[in-house]
Amino acid sequence: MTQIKPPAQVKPLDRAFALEAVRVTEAAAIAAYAEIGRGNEHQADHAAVEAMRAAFNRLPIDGTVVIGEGERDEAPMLFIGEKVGQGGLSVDIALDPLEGTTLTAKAMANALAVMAMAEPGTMLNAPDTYMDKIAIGPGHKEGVVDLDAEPGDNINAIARAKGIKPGEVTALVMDRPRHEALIAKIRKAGAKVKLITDGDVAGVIETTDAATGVDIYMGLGGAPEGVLAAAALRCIGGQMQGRLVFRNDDERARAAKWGVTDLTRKYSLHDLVAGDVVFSATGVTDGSMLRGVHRDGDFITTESVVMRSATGTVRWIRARHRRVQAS
Ligand code: VTB
Repeated sequence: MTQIKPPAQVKPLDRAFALEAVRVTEAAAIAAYAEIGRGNEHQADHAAVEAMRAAFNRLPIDGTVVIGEGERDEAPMLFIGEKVGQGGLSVDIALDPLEGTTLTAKAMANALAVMAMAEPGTMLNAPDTYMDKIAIGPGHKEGVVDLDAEPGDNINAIARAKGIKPGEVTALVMDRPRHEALIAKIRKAGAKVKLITDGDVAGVIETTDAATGVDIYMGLGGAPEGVLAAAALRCIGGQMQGRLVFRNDDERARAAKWGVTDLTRKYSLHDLVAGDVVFSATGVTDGSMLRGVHRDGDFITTESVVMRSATGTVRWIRARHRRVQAS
């Protein structure tokens, strides 16, 4: 079984880190802003990664990247296992400097810079495979929906829990050929399907906000994105389950390398992120949850959300940055 229990002597995450975390995602988002709409995904990602890494290295933490840009031999920066920070509080870090490289390159909605910092050893070290996920917002009896239930049964269950008709339920699913059968089953149950092209961290989080109209997230997205979304849900509330999905033996071997022994395990929200966690996201392009980065005369404006699981506090932070900044 994957090691996800915190060592006994771990200190809870200091509350000051909630605000420090924002600087990290702001830096990545501002760097990505310059690349919005330029059609160059690689360049956009690179700019965000570099800026996020520099921001991490200004923090008084002893950070270890557990979910990052890839393995050491394939990612020059923010690779899995990389140490960041100036030294101090020990934290594990899950990050995606640009969740939605294509969205950014095409100037489409919902690109984010995201990261989560947690007590060491408490986040699933998810390999870069798919994860089958189901998520709903807060306020419902535990187990009301289940990853292993039929999609139609889950639609009926969330409808009952919300006191609405199945026809009033909206399920959010990634627009991929692999979801053809799932989408058909959801529609057969009477529900509506909102399709997204990318960005399922924001997609999962949409279930927690009544204003989005999304009642449930279903389907396969990236496993690292699953852990990041779980970190957010640990703070805001809500339910989520996930199971790794492998396409080949190479992916199974990667999972084993990161300590996953039960390849078929169904992870609960607390299995994905077990400890105290801080989650931060800054909008890159305008989206359902956050406004993107904008220019306002001599300033750049950002909108971020930062949350702590310890207290469940969710803060929205709108910031104005001078275009030439002191570090
Ligand atoms: C998602 C989504 C990402 O990858 O997890 C997805 O959040 C999963 O992979 O923004 P596929 O693209 O293969 O479906 C992204 O779309 C891109 O990294």
